[in-house]
Amino acid sequence: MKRVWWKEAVVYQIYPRSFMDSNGDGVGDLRGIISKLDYLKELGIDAVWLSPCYKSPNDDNGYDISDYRDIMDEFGTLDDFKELLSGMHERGIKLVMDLVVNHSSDEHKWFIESRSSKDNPKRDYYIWRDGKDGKAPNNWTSCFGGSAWEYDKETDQYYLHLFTKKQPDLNWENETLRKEVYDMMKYWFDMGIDGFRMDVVSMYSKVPGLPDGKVYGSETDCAIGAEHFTNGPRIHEFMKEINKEVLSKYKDVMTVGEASGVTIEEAKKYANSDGSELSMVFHFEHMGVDAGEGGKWDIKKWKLTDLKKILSKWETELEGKAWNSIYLSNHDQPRMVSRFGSEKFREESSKMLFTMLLTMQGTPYIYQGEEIGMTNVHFPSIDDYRDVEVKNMWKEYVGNRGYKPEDFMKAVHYIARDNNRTPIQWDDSENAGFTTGTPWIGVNPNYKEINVKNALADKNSIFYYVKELIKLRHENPIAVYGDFKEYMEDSESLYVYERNFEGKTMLVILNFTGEEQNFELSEKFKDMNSKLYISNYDNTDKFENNTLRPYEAIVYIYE
Ligand code: TEU
Ligand code: CA
Repeated sequence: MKRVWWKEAVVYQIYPRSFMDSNGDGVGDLRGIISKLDYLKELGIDAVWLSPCYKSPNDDNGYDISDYRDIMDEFGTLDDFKELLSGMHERGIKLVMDLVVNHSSDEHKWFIESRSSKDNPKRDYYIWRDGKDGKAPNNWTSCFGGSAWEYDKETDQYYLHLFTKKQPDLNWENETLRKEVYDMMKYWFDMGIDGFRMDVVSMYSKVPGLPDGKVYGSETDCAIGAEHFTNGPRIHEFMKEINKEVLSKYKDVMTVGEASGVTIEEAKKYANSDGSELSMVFHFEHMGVDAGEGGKWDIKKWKLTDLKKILSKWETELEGKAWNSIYLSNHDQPRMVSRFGSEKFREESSKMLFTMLLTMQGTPYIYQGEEIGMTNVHFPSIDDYRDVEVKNMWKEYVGNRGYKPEDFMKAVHYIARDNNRTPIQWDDSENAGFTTGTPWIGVNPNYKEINVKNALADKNSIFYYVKELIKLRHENPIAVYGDFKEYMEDSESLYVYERNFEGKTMLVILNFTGEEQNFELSEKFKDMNSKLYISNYDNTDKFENNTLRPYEAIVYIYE
């Protein structure tokens, strides 16, 4: 397997709006990030994925871009960006920007021109169609609810938007548009950035003719039409073109495609080891373990066997063929400890989850705040929420479908994206030290206990455990390149797997429950020479008695 930096790297995601506010307007910004670079250096991460910081009217917090070559007013200036980039590079941290080109903002000059008349040269940069019998051109729905089409009376046609109506889809069939995108990518690479995380990359190519989507028995979200706009017919041609026209012109850059709906077969193409497309993709399979038949907002209790089956399958099937990425949360998901661990055993279970994240094959991604074990927030009212998705879904479920507000609120507290967007808790001062003004979204009330200052003052904190895991991963190529073999697949309590590399074996034992669990090493391991790699409890005495404590994680290396 070819060794490259982005396979060995640990990536940290920054959601700028919620990271650190430098000027008291309540909104995180680039100078705020600059002021915390030493913190990131201390953690030891190799690269930062920065969520969008381009000019944007913020209908979807920067995922609706009105100028791809400039910085959002609230976040600062291009000069601030350059200072941030060099500040990272001075500390040996690479910078991966977000590339949001499935759609732009409706306030982008391309769209303003495009919508102005049917014969405008930029008309075809977006997807315009006539209505059908006074209705939308087809039955596709937006990922944020409702029809994916918006009628524009200016020219009496509809435009496609797979997200909000302020996020019109760009038309990737148009060669001039593609060329504009490639030029823009080069603009940032020439400035010195190290890669791109590519937003909804799997949706660039749509089936010609835009046929109606299959309607399922129950109501699902982000589903109607998905088979016609996910991994579409020209997607790999587009990926290869991006690679040839842009990526191959720069040395050692990385790309990670956000690919909802990607299958293993598809991922093998996107992230092929031959390097002809992207470095890796984010698959979504494990993010669906707690989605019921009605989709994301219809929550069911997840089962460890389901989670393990998905993660293990991706480990073994991509092995040697394509590179994987490992994550349990990001700005679109709730807090990993609240979802996959336990708030009651916050420290233990956070450390256990990190042990998994950093001992699998694939590049690990840490979302901001996870390193101090931040938890979901339980705002009392829908008015406390800011995300366009949850607001739309509230209208859809409570307004249109007649759900009881308290029932929908339960789902919000569990799965809403704003759970992960509350400000980083830096200390126990007012607003958790995030801002001297009024934060754009409420601070989680648990900030007096859970904050960076406390974490840095406690040598047993989650922060230092993660730091140690990162250091160990850097020192032990087995953690990066080792193959993957699972044991005890049927256990609903334990995740046990080994990795093998250059004659060494790493054994990872994770207790996913809040109870003690019985565990006995097989003879094979008893006979081998072992060394403790890491453990989230002080000593492993109890394990000697074949007992794992709540959320205990132990990793051994055998030679
Ligand atoms: O997300 C796209 C996506 O497929 C989902 O993560 C989606 O946001 C989620 O399932 C809704 O529940 C990307 C960005 O990461 C997200 O923040 C943006 O809102 C979206 O694209 C549109 O740009
Ligand atoms: Ca600010």
